[in-house]
Amino acid sequence: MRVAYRKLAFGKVRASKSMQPLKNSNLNSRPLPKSLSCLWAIRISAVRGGFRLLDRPFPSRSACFHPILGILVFAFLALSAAASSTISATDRFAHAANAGWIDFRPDGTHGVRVDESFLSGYAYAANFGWIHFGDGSPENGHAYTNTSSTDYGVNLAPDGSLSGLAYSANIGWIAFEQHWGQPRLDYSTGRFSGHAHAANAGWIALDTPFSDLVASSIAAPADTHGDGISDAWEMEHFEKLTLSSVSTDADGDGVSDHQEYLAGTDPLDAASHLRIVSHSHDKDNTRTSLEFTTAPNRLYAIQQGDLKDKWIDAGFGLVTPESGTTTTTRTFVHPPASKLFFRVQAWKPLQN
Ligand SMILES: [Ca+2]
Ligand SMILES: [Ca+2]
Ligand SMILES: [Ca+2]
Repeated sequence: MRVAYRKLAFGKVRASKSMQPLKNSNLNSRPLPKSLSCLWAIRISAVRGGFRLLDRPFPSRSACFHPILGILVFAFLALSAAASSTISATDRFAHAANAGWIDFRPDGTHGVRVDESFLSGYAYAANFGWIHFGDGSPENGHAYTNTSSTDYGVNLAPDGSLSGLAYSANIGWIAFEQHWGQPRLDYSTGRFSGHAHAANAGWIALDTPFSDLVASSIAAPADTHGDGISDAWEMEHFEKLTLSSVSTDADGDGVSDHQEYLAGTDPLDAASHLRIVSHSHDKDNTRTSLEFTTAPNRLYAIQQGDLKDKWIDAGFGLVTPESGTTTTTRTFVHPPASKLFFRVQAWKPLQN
């Protein structure tokens, strides 16, 4: 499959023709892995029916990128059925200086999918083929451990940071880490930023002056029991799918586990729940400040009312939480009032 790219006049990058899903015949003709150069313990070679280890000098450790790679053996890349991509149909490219453009939505079926706590699916680069971001089924139910060839992928943390490993049969492991590359997803815009790194392809920029890589949505999470709480969140906090529901309150803070999920708070910490921490106003009752608890992976609507009519937006739209702190403050001016009521709602970002 050959795909050429051209730069449009305004600097964006588009595929010059649409790419088709990879068929089995394409799989069989894919180049075999050249090496896993960052697995400094082994080098592999294709033999009939599988792989064998070669007794050759290993790649130098200095060429490797991250120690975590050393504990992985190898993963054979075989495209599997995938859920629909959540990457924007127009803003979908990353760029490797040594290998060219990487399409995160080569088609709707095999593109990268962003879930609430991990990525999955495939990106495609004309110069080195398919890149696997994970199978969408972390063994612990919420995050890839990246400690075995059957449980690897890229995780998404509540603060938007991306970590873990993607894999390409032709260039090996691609490291997402926060020490050098600091790859991230901005929950308020869906934009990716920062870099990933492959020993055989160098740095991969998730945004460039000529292109954006954007998640147009975060996928609706799996919810086996239909209780409105994502399976991944239940597994992360309770290690089972049967302990939390709309009527349970594990930490007894008066906020149900279902509400804690929606607000992104800790269901096992009674000090963690959505609330207005403090408020103040001037002597004329025309200027009010509200401080409320925030989670980094939620957006917030501040609404005002008088308990008689419906609640209306206080004028801020959806508020992005302040970074590096657990509360956010907004101050606004309003007509003099003897009595006003405010409330704060948490919204899951990039989801309807
Ligand atoms: Ca559930
Ligand atoms: Ca609770
Ligand atoms: Ca709590």
